[in-house]
Amino acid sequence: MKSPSRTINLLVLLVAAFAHQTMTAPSSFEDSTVSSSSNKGQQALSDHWVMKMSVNDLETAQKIAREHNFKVVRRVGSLDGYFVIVANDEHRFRRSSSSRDDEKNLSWSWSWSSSTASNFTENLVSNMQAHPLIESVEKEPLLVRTKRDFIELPIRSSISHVLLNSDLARQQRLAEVAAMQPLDGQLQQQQQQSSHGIDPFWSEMWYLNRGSTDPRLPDMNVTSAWAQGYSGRGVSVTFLDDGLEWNHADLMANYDPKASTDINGNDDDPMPRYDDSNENKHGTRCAGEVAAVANNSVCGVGVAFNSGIGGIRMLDGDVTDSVEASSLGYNIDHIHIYSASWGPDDNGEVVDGPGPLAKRAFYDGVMRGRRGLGNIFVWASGNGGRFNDSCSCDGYANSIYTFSISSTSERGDKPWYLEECASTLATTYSSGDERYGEKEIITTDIRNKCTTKHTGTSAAAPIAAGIIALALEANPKLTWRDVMYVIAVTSRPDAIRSNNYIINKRGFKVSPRYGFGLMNAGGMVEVAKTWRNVPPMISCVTINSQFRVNTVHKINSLEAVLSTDACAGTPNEVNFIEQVEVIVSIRAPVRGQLEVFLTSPMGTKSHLLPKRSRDLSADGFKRWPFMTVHLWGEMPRGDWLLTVTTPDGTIVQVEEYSLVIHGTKEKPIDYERFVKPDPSNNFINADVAVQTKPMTTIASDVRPQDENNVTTTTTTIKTKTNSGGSEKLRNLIEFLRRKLNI
Ligand SMILES: [Ca+2]
Ligand SMILES: [Ca+2]
Ligand SMILES: [Ca+2]
Ligand SMILES: [Ca+2]
Repeated sequence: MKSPSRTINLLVLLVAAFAHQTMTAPSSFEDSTVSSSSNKGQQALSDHWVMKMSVNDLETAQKIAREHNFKVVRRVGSLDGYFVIVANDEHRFRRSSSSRDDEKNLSWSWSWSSSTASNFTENLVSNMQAHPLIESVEKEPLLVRTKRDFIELPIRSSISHVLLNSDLARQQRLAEVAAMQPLDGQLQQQQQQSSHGIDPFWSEMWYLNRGSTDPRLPDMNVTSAWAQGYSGRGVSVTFLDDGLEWNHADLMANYDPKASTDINGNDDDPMPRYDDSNENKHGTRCAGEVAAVANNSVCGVGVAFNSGIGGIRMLDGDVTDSVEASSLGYNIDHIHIYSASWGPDDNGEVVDGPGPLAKRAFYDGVMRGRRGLGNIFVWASGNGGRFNDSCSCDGYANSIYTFSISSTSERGDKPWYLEECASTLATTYSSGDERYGEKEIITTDIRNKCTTKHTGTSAAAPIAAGIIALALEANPKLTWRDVMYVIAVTSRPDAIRSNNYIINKRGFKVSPRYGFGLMNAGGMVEVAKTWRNVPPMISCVTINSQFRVNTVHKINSLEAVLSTDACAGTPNEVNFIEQVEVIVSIRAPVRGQLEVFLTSPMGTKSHLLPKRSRDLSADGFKRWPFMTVHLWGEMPRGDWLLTVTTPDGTIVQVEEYSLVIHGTKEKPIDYERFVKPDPSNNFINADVAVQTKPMTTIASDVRPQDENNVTTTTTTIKTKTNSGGSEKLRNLIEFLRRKLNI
């Protein structure tokens, strides 16, 4: 009875999907989610190409490339069959993406016009594409990616670097530390327990030690994890950044060459390129926060001071999708944690995220990395606060595969650079407001120095990486999702005051500023030790089968409801939410004026997108996935209300609205032990299904299998409605498949 109207609805939706494809002119559906920025058509191109082969064999790739006058630069990380290639002639005549290393070659002037060179190369490529083993050869666009710290004024910078080589400075620091120890028995005891007494900057590392000097001041309980015997031993952390000064006196003992490579220079050594402005200090600063050596009389101490650290040098040159994927997928069985403190520009104007290869790399990492337990990708949530930027428009922070980390200041305030979004997982300390004398982060600096001036979310994410390293030492069997759960149940919202916490119906207190709250290293290792693995993650997709989503217009807002059974009755039935993605297409004359909320069937309202005053784009959102962790633990069955608020009189249209609910069918076994119900909320009801009529659902089973530490993926996609064999519906499902990377 219902099927004729359902079919019509589906067809109309497919027209919409097709309209999007032609409107944005991407080469595939997938591309339309990559970026909603308007200047895609004008993007500059790299001189590198990505070659996809049907076989995964380096020698064959080299042979085919050679036959067509190309050469293979590298594999694309862990991705089977993908190779980066460059034309031999082009390489000779044009500046390569990694040529900041050989700046002197750049004085060479072009004698061959670039258009001649590129026509020549295009011909070579079309010949190559005809080869039976080649699936595609595509030139790579250049991406804009920025480091998430700040440009320091030269005068500040010069006083911020204390020369450790100066005996005077060191003696002075040692004298200061010695002077304060007898005054505080508790601190002295702590230092003896953890043996960090003689690192000259230890006494100033407020974010690690102040809880033990004054219990009224919260810290991240790192000393408690140390006291339990954990220091990151056996855990390998790498930094996707501008290089690593691995021979630094406070880093070298922990340097792990297997966690290191140089994508920019195309060699194994991630040593940074030095210049007068010390532009490439970022990676070395981030690394010291995790693994500065303890008790060696140099600089400070890292959060996981016995972990192995590596550097993947990839920010000091042209950044492309394959550069990112090669970095994210480097040595995935050896490296446990990847820390990245960069992303799309934080100017508050762009909506941008990982390209298709980087998305695959994230997926490959969580599914196959760490021998099937999944790599941990820690991400800085962004520094665009002063521009009213939101990390909900940053596809890296927003990805379900990243641990997106926010910051709070020494006083527990919202720093001026903080970006709000519902995908932020948790928070660590970082720099604050200098007017109140709030202190910054102490770490290693390039040229064998130490700095007290590391700032922004760039400084917050590595602290999180260090804390996760402590938890992985406590329990090396934790999967990537187990680590997310352990963070969710141990982080402390009450340690950071904020007026925008909500309590969801599982009893989790969450905020778009701080996620689950301040990370708690002592709590994490305690819980990690006995944590039992959560069930496999399953994902259920609900698509709205109408061209124009049924919206109800209210004053200054419009609302749309999507009902779902959350794939009930299939193996993909989700009963316990982890992360939820809402994929929307919205037309609006000024994108930055929109605000988006999602209310779960249990009634929790998650703020998906705040206003962004600088974003004047008329492009709207095209299949952009907004992600929220605020509904963690709730039951997903029922009506999901999307609310889009707009200024009075503005015409806004919601054209697509789909839900991707990630979670588990069975209740995670340790919920009862570690989640404390809030008496003011009906926590118990979180397990009760809210039954309503289902819309079109696609069950997506993403399950690591096997006993031999080898992970394979089985995928079943079912549609509940009869698609009638429509090619276009298959395209839409294919888009959603790719969205899920399955
Ligand atoms: Ca190098
Ligand atoms: Ca040290
Ligand atoms: Ca941002
Ligand atoms: Ca994330």
